[in-house]
Amino acid sequence: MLWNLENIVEFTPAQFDLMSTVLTIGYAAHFAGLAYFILARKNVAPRYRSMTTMSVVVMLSAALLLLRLDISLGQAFDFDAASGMYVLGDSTYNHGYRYLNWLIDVPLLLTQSFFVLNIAKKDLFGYRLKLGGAGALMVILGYIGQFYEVVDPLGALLIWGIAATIPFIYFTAIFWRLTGDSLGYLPAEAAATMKNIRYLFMFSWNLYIVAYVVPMLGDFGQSAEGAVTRTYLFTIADVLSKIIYGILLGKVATIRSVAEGYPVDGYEPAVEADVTAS
Ligand code: RET
Repeated sequence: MLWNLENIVEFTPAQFDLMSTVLTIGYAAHFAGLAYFILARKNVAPRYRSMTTMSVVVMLSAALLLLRLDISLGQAFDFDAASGMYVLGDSTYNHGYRYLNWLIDVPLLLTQSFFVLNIAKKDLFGYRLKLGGAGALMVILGYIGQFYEVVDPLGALLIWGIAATIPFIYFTAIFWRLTGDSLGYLPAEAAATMKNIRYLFMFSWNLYIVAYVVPMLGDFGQSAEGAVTRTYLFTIADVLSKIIYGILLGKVATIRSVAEGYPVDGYEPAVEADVTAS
């Protein structure tokens, strides 16, 4: 079907190369992240290792998805010597795969932070359910919406997008409160990192919305430039919201591990450990 923006445009060789290069940088970065998180596992005390495991799963699923998208792009388009453009061949490019990947990664990314927060045991399951459930609902609503990005960008695409924003605001508010509380009890260095994590979260997760809105932007939104721009935005958002976010959460876990007396290479044992067990 021709519901995705990429399938209704023709790319110049430069644009096509850009699309492919950006997708390649995306999966290469996630494969690199995969190696990093596997190797960095030892830098956190055992109680934080499930968090690193979640980063490993996120990296692998994202890397494979982006690789799949790049292959799909190559298969869908043929170079047309007559016009000098890349045009759609017998198959189509399925951008919806992205959302199916988010279905795995969004609940993982949201609940991953719980490992470095002090949340009462009795509340943990409830928060997992709320954040994981709202995250999955947002993705499903957005997935339905993206089928309309060509046929009805200012109608159905917009409406499903607004619907997806409701669970988004809901889980963002909870995430903001829980991480905000942590600034009061984390060791100073970890709290400073957590502050950055909160801003990074706000910036990178909102970037997905900007990318979703691209097809609504008139002629530009429905052009090859629009498709290339959107690929850029999604890739930047992916690297920030998964790789950099995971590295910073790992840093918080390392600082907490050291403060709790767990030896980590390159880190001085904390003099004033102001950490209480959760
Ligand atoms: C959609 C639809 C429009 C409204 C909103 C959206 C938000 C998407 C987000 C996606 C985050 C994805 C991540 C993926 C990691 O693999 C669905 C675009 C609010 C926030 C973090």
